Amino acid sequence: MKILLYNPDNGVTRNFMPHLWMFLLQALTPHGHEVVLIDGNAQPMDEESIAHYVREQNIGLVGIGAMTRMIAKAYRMADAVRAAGVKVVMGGPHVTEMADEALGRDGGPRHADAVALGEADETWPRIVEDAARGTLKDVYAPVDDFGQERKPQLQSYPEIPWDKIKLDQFNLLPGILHPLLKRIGAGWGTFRIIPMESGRGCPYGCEFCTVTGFFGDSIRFRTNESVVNELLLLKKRAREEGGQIAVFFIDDNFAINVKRTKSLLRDIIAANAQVHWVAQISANLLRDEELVDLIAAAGGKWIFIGMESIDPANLADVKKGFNKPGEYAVVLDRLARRNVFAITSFIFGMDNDTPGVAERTLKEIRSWPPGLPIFGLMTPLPATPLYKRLEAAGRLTRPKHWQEFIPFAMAHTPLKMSIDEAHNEVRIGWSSSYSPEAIEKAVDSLNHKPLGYRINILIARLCFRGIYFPQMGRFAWLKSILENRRTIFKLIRQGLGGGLHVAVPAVAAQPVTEQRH
Ligand code: B12
Ligand code: SF4
Repeated sequence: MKILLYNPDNGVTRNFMPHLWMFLLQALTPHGHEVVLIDGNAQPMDEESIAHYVREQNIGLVGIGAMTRMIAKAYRMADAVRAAGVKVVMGGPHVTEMADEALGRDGGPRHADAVALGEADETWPRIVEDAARGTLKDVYAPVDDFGQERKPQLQSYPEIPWDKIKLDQFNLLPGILHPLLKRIGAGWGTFRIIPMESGRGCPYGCEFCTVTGFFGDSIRFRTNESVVNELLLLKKRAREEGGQIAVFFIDDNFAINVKRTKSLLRDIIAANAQVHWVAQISANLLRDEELVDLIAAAGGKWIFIGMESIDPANLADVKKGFNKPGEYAVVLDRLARRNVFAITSFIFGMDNDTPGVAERTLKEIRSWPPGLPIFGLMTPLPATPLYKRLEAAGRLTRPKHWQEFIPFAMAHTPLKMSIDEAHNEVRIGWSSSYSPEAIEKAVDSLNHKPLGYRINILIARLCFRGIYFPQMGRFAWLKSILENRRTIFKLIRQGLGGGLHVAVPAVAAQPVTEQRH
């Protein structure tokens, strides 16, 4: 049977990092089936083209995975595939929480023939065999023979053949420049960001987050050896194609077990498996100097920190009181001293926020080493404790906000400001942090650092801008380059004067929004 795994585009930010679930399920597919992958963010498709594709390619089963914000598009694509006579199975965080919606059991239309609940590592082979036999069931749940939930152990993680997988869709550099860029330094013909997990689960249970409910509070890890081998495979691929690869460790809290993280980092260093990488780690775990030393030595370049708010009352409200705003500056300095920078994520529209929250937060941010601030709105994702609290209090203004997804729009009324005011605060956050003046200031403040780091910050800031400022088209890019020409020329002048050593701009172009970690 020929299987298509499809990830819908989010229609807003374009996302150039592959989605891990597709490659993982491909690696877990039983022998005898062919699997093709299409990521709508890199290869846009509409309903008509997917229906045409599945007919032309004689596809026997389509698997669709989606987060909440892409679910409306996912359903439209699923409808088109089913209308073409091909079975659809859906999985991922949204349908796990809203299976009845996908199966049309809530009074709405049916979009999926089957739904895979939760982690599908163990159910996927069964789904494929059932589909091939024509006996697909409605629901596949990860349970043992006694009906008890069973989380996949990651000790026997499949080998994802990154050295052989076709990744043409995911080169962040224009193909036309490939022959030229290949010759620069160790080679820049390709630049890919590859997702990798070293473990799953987070016990913290922040109120707005899906992770504790979805992956559970039992933390599971891959073996160090399997992570190191995957890194070595990617490194080899980059070398062979005269390009660069950076890794995004997608673990929700990469240092949740500090002892284990240190042992992994030591093994990476010992095996010389370092590539440049980004990982998500909560601020409280970055108190450990030795951990931060090892992060830097093992290739860590950017750490994503879910700061959420500088107001302890807000943090207590969302059960994230373990974040201590008073120590944010110390943590960021500790990272910056090792040339590791932070992607700092904030949520506006929290219950204790009042107008002016953006400016208050920006004032703090300006006193920190420059990084990549991100601003989102408090969003009640289905089945989270936040959703339940707001629903019970009658505060949801768009209870099914995913059915009419609007980027950067709230779905409930905050307590101390209006929805419009909250939207305005997010606008202020982005435009103040990513204006040409702010970018110039950030780059200048790094004058004591090697040129590569300043170029890194510039490229990363220009790409991150794309989360809020439209810059998908060529002209939008040109405009942004023109606006930032002073900073660009300054760096070029310094480069010509002192030799150019460019650091990999890890996670450039990572479109991340809203709350997390
Ligand atoms: C990496 C990541 C991203 C990347 C996404 C791009 C990418 N290329 O991967 C970035 C950083 C850009 C990102 C951004 C956002 N993310 Co995000 N992200 C993640 C993260 C950390 C890892 C995803 C992952 O690869 N997991 C590992 C794989 C193996 O798990 P999985 O995807 O769930 O797949 C398993 C099952 O779900 C299932 N499955 C999944 N799909 C399918 C399909 C089929 C057919 C089948 C059978 C099974 C199946 O099988 C897989 C194996 O078990 C998750 C949290 C998490 N730990 O999963 C959040 C998460 C998915 N993100 C989330 C959110 C909310 C966002 C944002 C909206 C805002 C935010 N909070 O950051 C933005 C929106 C981005 C956009 N552009 O639209 C939420 C989604 C919740 C929801 N209900 O939708 C999560 C769960 C985190 C959270 N805080 O709650 N994200
Ligand atoms: S926001 Fe981060 S720290 Fe909090 S529960 Fe989710 S994954 Fe864990």
